[in-house]
Amino acid sequence: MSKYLLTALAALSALILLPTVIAAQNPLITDQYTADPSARVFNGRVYIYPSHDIKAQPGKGRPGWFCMEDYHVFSSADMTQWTDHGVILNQTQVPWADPAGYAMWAPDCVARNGKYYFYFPATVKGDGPRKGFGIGVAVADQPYGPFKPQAEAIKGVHGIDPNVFIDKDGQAYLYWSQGNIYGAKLKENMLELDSEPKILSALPEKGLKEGPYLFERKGVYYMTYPHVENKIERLEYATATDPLGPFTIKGVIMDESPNGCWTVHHSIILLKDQWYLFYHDKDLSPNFDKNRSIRADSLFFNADGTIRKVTPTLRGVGITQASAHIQLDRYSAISPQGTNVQFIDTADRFKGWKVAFDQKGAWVRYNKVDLSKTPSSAKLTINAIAADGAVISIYADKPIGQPIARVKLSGSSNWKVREHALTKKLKGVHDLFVMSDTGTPVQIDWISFK
Ligand code: FUB
Repeated sequence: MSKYLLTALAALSALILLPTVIAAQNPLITDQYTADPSARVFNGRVYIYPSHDIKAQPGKGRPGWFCMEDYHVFSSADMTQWTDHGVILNQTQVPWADPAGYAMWAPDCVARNGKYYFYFPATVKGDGPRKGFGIGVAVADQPYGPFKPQAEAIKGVHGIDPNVFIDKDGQAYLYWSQGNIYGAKLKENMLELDSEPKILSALPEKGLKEGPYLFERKGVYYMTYPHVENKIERLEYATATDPLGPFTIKGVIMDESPNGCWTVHHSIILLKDQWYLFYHDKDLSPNFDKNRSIRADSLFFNADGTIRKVTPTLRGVGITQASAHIQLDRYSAISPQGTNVQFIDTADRFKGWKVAFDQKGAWVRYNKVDLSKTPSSAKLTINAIAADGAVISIYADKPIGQPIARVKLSGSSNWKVREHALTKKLKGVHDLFVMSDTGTPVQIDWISFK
């Protein structure tokens, strides 16, 4: 299906309020900018509550700065197909917020007693003593809303980046940042503080820290946070035996963005015995790091409870169904020569990326493709631009032996979807290798088995 048809279908489904489903690796969402992902598991499904970066327009937001007017929520059962549930809150719906603040920054959401509590910062309306950022709560019966904002922001809280943690004994805590990282108990109603805000010690004293995210594992409380140790943010963590500290600095979860994105707001979840780190970079906006994109990678602990440093990947997480568009440009590994990943259209980066091959033997590996449901009549479908004589082979697991398919692509200077017979039928989950047999130039958008 062409990208234009997909876009038209997405627009149509938004009009009739159907959720839009997006298949993606990293970044997870490719049809809009998303940042500050707060991921949560509700009823076995992963929900992500990100910020929604947009481009400032004349009279709408500050040019060259963060600009956000609303929030979407996304959910997934497999972390490869994401459903966009649409807008769950707009700045104009919040009674206490400046309706033209465009400062709906990093949110969070937690479940308690069958209700979903969505915490969000926004600039406070008017010129009163509370001007600046407040943090509000909107409540819903479902994780995707509709959310109803409270009339007032939470009293005693001034700052951004709310994060809520509910301990095993039922006590809830609110964390936020405002130069320092603060924490306080929340009342049972989840709407009011139940203790004086406390500056958490002993986190780094120098360099901006923000975006607190606390989780518990094996009785240890992990406070994780972006921190500017050098020039831009990196993800660090500290641990404690009490949710309000004092904390001991432990180390770095993820180094500074190799692309130079200044911020790296994150969250961490456990799903079916695997930990995941959600964060953002500027994949779809390489020249402006206030239009960000959310990502996910697996996270692992050492036996002593320390966190192994995460290296960001393009492949991301999850098992890709063979019938989906397998985006080879989101590879797990790539040959150092003869391959090149570029945007399909730099005038519309939401069209995504392509991988080009121009050397014999150049290859791309894409891990974990599930061929279990592939019917025996399935064909290999390829969306490609190719010069006459281009031949590619697709192997399972190792680029040796008989390939799943060896195809001679018909020449075309425009994107063309082609179907080819498979030479070998496979079931189960496999890593795919796609290799250029001739070195004749070929660009691939996606492949699929249908
Ligand atoms: O998204 C706006 C701000 O950038 C967030 O609140 C911070 O955590 C940083 O990611």
